[in-house]
Amino acid sequence: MNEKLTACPLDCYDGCEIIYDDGIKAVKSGHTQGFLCPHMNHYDKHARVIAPRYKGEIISMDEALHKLKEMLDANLNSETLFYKGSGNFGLMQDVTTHLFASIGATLTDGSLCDGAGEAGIIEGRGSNKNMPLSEIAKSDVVIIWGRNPHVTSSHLLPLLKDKTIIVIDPVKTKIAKMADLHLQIQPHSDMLLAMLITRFFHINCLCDEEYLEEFGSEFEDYYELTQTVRIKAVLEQIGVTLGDIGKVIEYLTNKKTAIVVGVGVQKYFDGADAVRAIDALAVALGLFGKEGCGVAYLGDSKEAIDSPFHTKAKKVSKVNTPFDEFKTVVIQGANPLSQMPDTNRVKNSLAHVENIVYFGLYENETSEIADLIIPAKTFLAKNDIRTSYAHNGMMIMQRQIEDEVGISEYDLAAFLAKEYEVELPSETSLIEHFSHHAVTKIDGTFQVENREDIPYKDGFDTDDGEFVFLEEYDTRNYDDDALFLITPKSPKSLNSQFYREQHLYLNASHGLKEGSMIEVSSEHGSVVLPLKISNDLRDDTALIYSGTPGVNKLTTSKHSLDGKCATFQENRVTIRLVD
Ligand SMILES: Nc1nc2c(c(=O)[nH]1)N[C@H]1C(S)=C(S)[C@@H](COP(=O)(O)OP(=O)(O)OC[C@H]3O[C@@H](n4cnc5c(=O)[nH]c(N)nc54)[C@H](O)[C@@H]3O)O[C@H]1N2
Ligand SMILES: Nc1nc2c(c(=O)[nH]1)N[C@H]1C(S)=C(S)[C@@H](COP(=O)(O)OP(=O)(O)OC[C@H]3O[C@@H](n4cnc5c(=O)[nH]c(N)nc54)[C@H](O)[C@@H]3O)O[C@H]1N2
Ligand code: SF4
Ligand SMILES: [Mo]
Repeated sequence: MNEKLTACPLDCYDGCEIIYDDGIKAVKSGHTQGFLCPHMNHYDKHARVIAPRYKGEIISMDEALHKLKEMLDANLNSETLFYKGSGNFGLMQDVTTHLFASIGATLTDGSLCDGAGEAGIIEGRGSNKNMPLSEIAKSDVVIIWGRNPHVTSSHLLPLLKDKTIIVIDPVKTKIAKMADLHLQIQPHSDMLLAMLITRFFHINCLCDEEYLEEFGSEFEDYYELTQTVRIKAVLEQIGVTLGDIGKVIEYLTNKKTAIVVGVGVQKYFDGADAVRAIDALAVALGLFGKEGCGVAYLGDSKEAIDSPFHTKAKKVSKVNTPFDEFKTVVIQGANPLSQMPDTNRVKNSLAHVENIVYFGLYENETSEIADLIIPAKTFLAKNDIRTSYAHNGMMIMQRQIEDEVGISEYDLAAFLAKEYEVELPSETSLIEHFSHHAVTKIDGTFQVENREDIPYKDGFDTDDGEFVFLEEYDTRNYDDDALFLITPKSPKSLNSQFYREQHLYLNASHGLKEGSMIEVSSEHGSVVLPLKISNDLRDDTALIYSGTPGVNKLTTSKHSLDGKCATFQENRVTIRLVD
């Protein structure tokens, strides 16, 4: 293998391969096609944590490691919490999880990301097997549903050329402006919309009856459920016309269709139901198990890969984590004081912790309050391997540079393994363990073995092989004049890494001037931000990008009903001009 080959470590659909040749460059082959994205193009420009610190004083790495050991020794192992985020997507990031689980520390479960949608998918299909990029390439029609490809999955764009594009998003995103049809729906209305579209397909006898008989025989009951959605009132409420639905039907009928779903649809209490209703539409149209058809959400990036790591441990929620129940909290690859919901709660809870350890690359809200700061090595200075949640490739990440700064996750785990006499295989053997789960295909690509490009060909992974439809649902009445808060991803940052956004976005209908300071409030807290006007938004929607300092003072740490997931868009907000 070319020893200059590595891969972007970031938590991103695309999982791009990289050639390091005196700088970060994209490979010409595969979906990357010679292009990366702003994060990788400017990766070297971001100031990093250079030296370890304890209570503000710079110390050596050796002292930092011993300080960590001292902290861990000062309390019972069960009083230590290891909190890992998704700052780096390499599989070796979990070597520290292995270590902490082995010494009896507590870990986290649940999701800040795609967990609600994933739960909905698993309820319906019995597993979360994804439609990979290579299959999307073969479709005629693509529905981009709550995903913003220009920002979060730009390597999808070349595949969309010459296809019919339908976008379902409360924001007039760049892809919405280019689409054949954009449904600029009210936020949090995807489940109702999916149910209505399914109902109209059935009314027009355009469902795939043969397929339903085999893999969705409970469809008639589901159809009855869709009949409880009041057509006129709901369409009016969510901002869709009968004409729009007619167009959707016209575009989709007898076409190879890919439904590309993002996390936007599921940042709610009932996020699982929205994704499950979208899946049900795909089932009604017989889109599973066929070339160029299916639903592409965030697949399980670890599908068909056995973990070599020990992860059995007591677990607390990653969403409403009771930090105050622990004496030592070790935070790796995460910025919980910005990215967890209800950051006022997080701050208060962390204030009770004796020892906060931050193991990361950049200074941020969390490093600011940490007692011990241990700089990590960047992906360029360590060995790793990764997979993706949008394609089936496996990318070996070979060390490219020597760097004095920081310590790798493996070396930190190795230090603790020695101190606590925990068995730890060599770094090479762990990476080999992962790489043995992939094979080189005829086209030269290295792909995870035992993953299908077209999953569910022989039915679903449920008990009887059939799709399990939604049986009930919740609706919400919005009778106040509060606004929906949506918090999508920014082109400039990767969550709280890199260039972070600072603004609140509203459309011009509120009569507020660009640049004025606006206090945004929810039942959990408030934040004051300067205003930018964007007429790509609806009147009823306020937008603050993920990674904006303070955005999560507004959000709730209540879990989604299914999937133990954060619900970043559940709270509604009010705005007030600050004079
Ligand atoms: N540049 C950049 N890329 C990233 C990231 C980043 O921070 N920056 N983060 C990475 C991570 S961690 C993830 S999980 C992925 C997520 O990437 P995406 O799945 O694209 O997620 P979002 O940007 O949160 O939301 C996508 C779209 O959903 C829309 N939306 C919001 N609410 C609703 C709704 O109720 N219904 C519908 N239909 N649409 C809605 C938003 O307007 C937005 O256009 O991106 C990854 N890639
Ligand atoms: N309001 C709102 N909140 C959100 C979201 C949203 O859409 N809206 N999105 C949610 C989602 S989808 C996600 S995935 C989470 C992400 O939230 P986090 O997991 O907290 O991710 P980041 O903000 O990217 O911060 C990651 C940190 O990892 C560190 N890091 C990077 N690389 C490495 C490494 O190699 N080793 C180590 N040790 N550290 C490293 C960096 O210092 C960085 O500060 O945020 C969630 N929060
Ligand atoms: S598109 Fe995603 S995977 Fe590719 S370089 Fe950018 S952040 Fe990394
Ligand atoms: Mo995420």
